[in-house]
Amino acid sequence: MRSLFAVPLLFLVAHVSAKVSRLSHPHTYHKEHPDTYINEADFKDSGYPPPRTHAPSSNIWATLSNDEAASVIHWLHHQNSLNLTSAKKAGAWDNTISVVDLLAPNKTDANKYLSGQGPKPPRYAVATIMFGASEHPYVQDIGVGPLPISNNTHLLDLSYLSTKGSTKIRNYNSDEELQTKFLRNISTSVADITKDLINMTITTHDHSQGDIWGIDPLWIEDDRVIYWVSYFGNVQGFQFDGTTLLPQGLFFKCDITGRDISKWSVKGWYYNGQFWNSTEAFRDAWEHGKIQKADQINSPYLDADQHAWYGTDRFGKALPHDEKAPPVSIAPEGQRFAVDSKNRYVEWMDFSFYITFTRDTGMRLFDVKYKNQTILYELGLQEAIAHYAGSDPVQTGTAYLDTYYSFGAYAFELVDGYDCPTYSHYLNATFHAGEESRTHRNAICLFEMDMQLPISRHSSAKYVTVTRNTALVLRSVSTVGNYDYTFSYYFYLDGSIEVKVSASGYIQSAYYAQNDEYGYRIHHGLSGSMHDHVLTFKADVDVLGTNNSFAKHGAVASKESYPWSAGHKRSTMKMNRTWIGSEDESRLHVEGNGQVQYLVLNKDETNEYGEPRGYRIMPGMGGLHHLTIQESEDLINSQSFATHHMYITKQKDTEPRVSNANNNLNPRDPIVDFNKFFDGDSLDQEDLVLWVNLGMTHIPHTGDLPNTVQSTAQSSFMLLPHNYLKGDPSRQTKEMVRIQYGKKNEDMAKVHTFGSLPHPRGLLNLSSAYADLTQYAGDVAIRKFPYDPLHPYNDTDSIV
Ligand SMILES: *[C@@H]1O[C@H](CO)[C@@H](O)[C@H](O)[C@H]1NC(C)=O
Ligand SMILES: *[C@@H]1O[C@H](CO)[C@@H](O)[C@H](O)[C@H]1NC(C)=O
Ligand SMILES: *[C@@H]1O[C@H](CO)[C@@H](O)[C@H](O)[C@H]1NC(C)=O
Ligand SMILES: *[C@@H]1O[C@H](CO)[C@@H](O)[C@H](O)[C@H]1NC(C)=O
Ligand SMILES: *[C@@H]1O[C@H](CO)[C@@H](O)[C@H](O)[C@H]1NC(C)=O
Ligand SMILES: *[C@@H]1O[C@H](CO)[C@@H](O)[C@H](O)[C@H]1NC(C)=O
Ligand SMILES: *[C@@H]1O[C@H](CO)[C@@H](O)[C@H](O)[C@H]1NC(C)=O
Ligand SMILES: *[C@@H]1O[C@H](CO)[C@@H](O)[C@H](O)[C@H]1NC(C)=O
Ligand SMILES: *[C@@H]1O[C@H](CO)[C@@H](O)[C@H](O)[C@H]1NC(C)=O
Ligand SMILES: *[C@@H]1O[C@H](CO)[C@@H](O)[C@H](O)[C@H]1NC(C)=O
Ligand SMILES: *[C@@H]1O[C@H](CO)[C@@H](O)[C@H](O)[C@H]1NC(C)=O
Ligand SMILES: *[C@@H]1O[C@H](CO)[C@@H](O)[C@H](O)[C@H]1NC(C)=O
Ligand SMILES: [Cu+2]
Repeated sequence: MRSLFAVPLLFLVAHVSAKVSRLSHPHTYHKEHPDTYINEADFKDSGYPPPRTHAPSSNIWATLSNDEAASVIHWLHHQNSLNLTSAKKAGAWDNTISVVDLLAPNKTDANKYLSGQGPKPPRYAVATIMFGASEHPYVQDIGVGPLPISNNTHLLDLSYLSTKGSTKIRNYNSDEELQTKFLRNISTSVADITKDLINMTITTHDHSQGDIWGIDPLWIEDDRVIYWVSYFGNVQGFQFDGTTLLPQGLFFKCDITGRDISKWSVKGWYYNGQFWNSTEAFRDAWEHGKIQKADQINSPYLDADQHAWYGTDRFGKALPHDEKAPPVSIAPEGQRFAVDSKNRYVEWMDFSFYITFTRDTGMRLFDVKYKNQTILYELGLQEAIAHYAGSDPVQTGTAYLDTYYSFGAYAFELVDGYDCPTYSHYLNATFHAGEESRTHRNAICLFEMDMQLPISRHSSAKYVTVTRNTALVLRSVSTVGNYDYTFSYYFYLDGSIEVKVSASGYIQSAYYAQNDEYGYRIHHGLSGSMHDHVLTFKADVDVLGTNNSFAKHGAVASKESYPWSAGHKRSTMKMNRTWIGSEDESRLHVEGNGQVQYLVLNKDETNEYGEPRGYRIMPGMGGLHHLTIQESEDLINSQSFATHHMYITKQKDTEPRVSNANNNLNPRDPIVDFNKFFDGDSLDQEDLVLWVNLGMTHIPHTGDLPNTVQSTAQSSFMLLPHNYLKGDPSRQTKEMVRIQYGKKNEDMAKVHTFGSLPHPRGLLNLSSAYADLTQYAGDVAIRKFPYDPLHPYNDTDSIV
């Protein structure tokens, strides 16, 4: 399982105090230059009030409010059939509500409403309930609505959202406290051996030296539930995080079938390429000196040296001129976009969109319009896989399905001036889990930035013309265990949108022994364990309505003769226009050399030259990515959205998401198996949905220590207008100049500024470009049952 989270994450907020804080002492930030840190309010009151707007429709995708979530929880507790125990009092053998979130309205109903042809869709919640009061515990998603709670409110069967016809999934992982007890008990029985092999003892009484955790998801082998675990060093007492950098190379296999710990057993030990099929055999080998020790005795360990290899503070020789302040961004005349904060609705230039935020996937966008015309019904993250490889059972058995842990719960407060410029517009992010509502302040930011490369330019004999590339960015960062994923949506003046994921944080590494084929040696005793990241995005593109088709326009080499070529063939290339006719051919690999364009076109909406208008989908920096591992035994039926670069399916109200967060509990029998979306439907002038995979094969090298750098760990795709408009819409901005060169007799150049200059006016107090980071705060939590909205409390030990 993901390191740092020793308890089921669905309960995460209920057990939060047990966890290690990932941000050490957020309140003791040391200001190195006290003079430069001032309150950003000065800047925001700069005399340029932000533009205002009102969303044309209310945000029907809005996150459940605290009151709505509380009313749903209260109502559920009155449904006797559910036999619920309040989360605060519950143990593993009770039924509890783990998450309450919005059930997004069906697109069919939403579109009727948006086009003024139907009523506002009723609001529904989805509650994820852990049915623990059973020998065979399971988790199930149940709908509750309509909201607000009334006599009409009922439980809604959500089996229509499952490809297997049920949102129930068996939970083989419901007794994590027992697991910890079991692992420590086993470890106690071999303390003398672990002291010798890995210089560490972890016992029932003293578990301060390390941690034991392992594969994710659990394996089911011949109906037995298998948990392979590994020893890790730990970071208690150290300034920095980094337990995933401390694998010790000793593993054991547990059979944890059923809920009776006395029936659990150890099925073997693995160390340095050797396997023993019982603890007795392992001990016997050790006592007889038959264990081949790893040649590099020193396992990776942390020491108290503040400049240690795992620490992220500055160290090393000062860089030239680094003592001077670097360039900073400012917005001299304030915000140039409008936010309806009640509806989470944003307007920038000719774009508008609604934002929602859910526990599983974090931030998502709905009804993205360009020039008052919907281009996307929905855009956002669906699922993220991190699939590792290694000769040891724990690396080979690690294939995180990260919506299980969630992107919403870990979207923490952004660091003003670092994650986003100080002039950003920040939004809070709220989710409801463990019968609490938790708000991460300022977890979403919106800002304009100069991309520092003109969007267009041209020099001629008489003039030069150049236009700035100013973009709107929407961003949030989710720190899921060891990794930090930054999600950015860029909106550009040419009508294009870029979706980008960047990764940083600590890698999950492996013990070096027997792993040379699976990664580089990056430190003493340490392999940088290779792995694939695949992050699946949904882009429900609607080009001038929902009747769209998917085309590939490629360039192909050919030999052609022409009337003028006197019978000779010329080597040339031609366009090859083909349609993807149905779901039978809609699992795509982006072809090499970038010579094929992938297009959503509307055949019924041709431009004045007869070309169908559309949007193109294009790999951006880092390209698209699919799993390298074929047919993973870890993920079984829960990886079908990660086998190709891109998929196109026909939109169905029954297929809103590629996965379910709880697929992780039993990937063989998932709630949603994306493969089942492919049933041969026509894609010819139908409502199309694109599923696009970002990611990378990550083979960490020494430069990934202490943390992976975002200059290279990133991947993006773009959506671009394609024969959609008459020309390039970026001509509309005034942020351009044309400079007419001086003539012979008048040597001054003539500068045409289109109103862009001269401005801004006045003097800028540079203090405004720096944030007061001492205001970085923990989250705000509100107990739901009993509901106590007037007494929020902060858990500032841990921002989780
Ligand atoms: C209800 O749950 C409790 C545990 O919280 C359990 O002891 C009891 O048997 C359950 N009742 C029914 C009818 O399932
Ligand atoms: C959404 O559509 C599905 C499939 O048509 C239907 O079964 C379900 O009841 C609808 N959900 C809501 C909340 O209307
Ligand atoms: C709901 O039902 C109860 C009892 O059946 C009734 O007393 C109450 O007036 C009803 N409420 C509404 C809003 O209809
Ligand atoms: C702990 O291990 C001992 C044997 O080493 C065993 O007798 C005992 O039942 C175990 N306890 C648990 C809770 O597994
Ligand atoms: C074993 O660990 C202790 C600290 O727990 C350390 O002082 C010692 O140097 C280590 N021995 C080896 C051989 O690494
Ligand atoms: C363990 O291996 C030995 C031989 O190496 C074999 O005799 C024994 O049956 C095995 N035990 C189990 C539990 O598989
Ligand atoms: C935008 O489109 C809607 C219909 O979809 C129309 O009612 C409205 O007037 C349009 N607004 C502008 C500014 O064109
Ligand atoms: C964010 O949350 C904090 C704490 O609840 C609250 O004071 C603040 O007003 C919220 N900000 C916005 C923009 O809603
Ligand atoms: C979309 O196509 C269907 C037939 O597949 C047709 O009935 C419908 O009118 C079309 N919608 C539009 C807006 O053209
Ligand atoms: C055009 O593309 C189609 C589909 O990708 C392919 O089958 C066909 O061979 C291509 N034509 C040429 C001339 O390459
Ligand atoms: C700039 O702003 C800071 C913080 O408000 C203030 O202390 C400082 O005096 C200002 N500097 C000038 C030159 O006005
Ligand atoms: C939570 O933290 C904020 C900011 O530090 C503070 O204003 C607020 O009073 C705290 N709330 C509680 C209940 O401690
Ligand atoms: Cu990675």
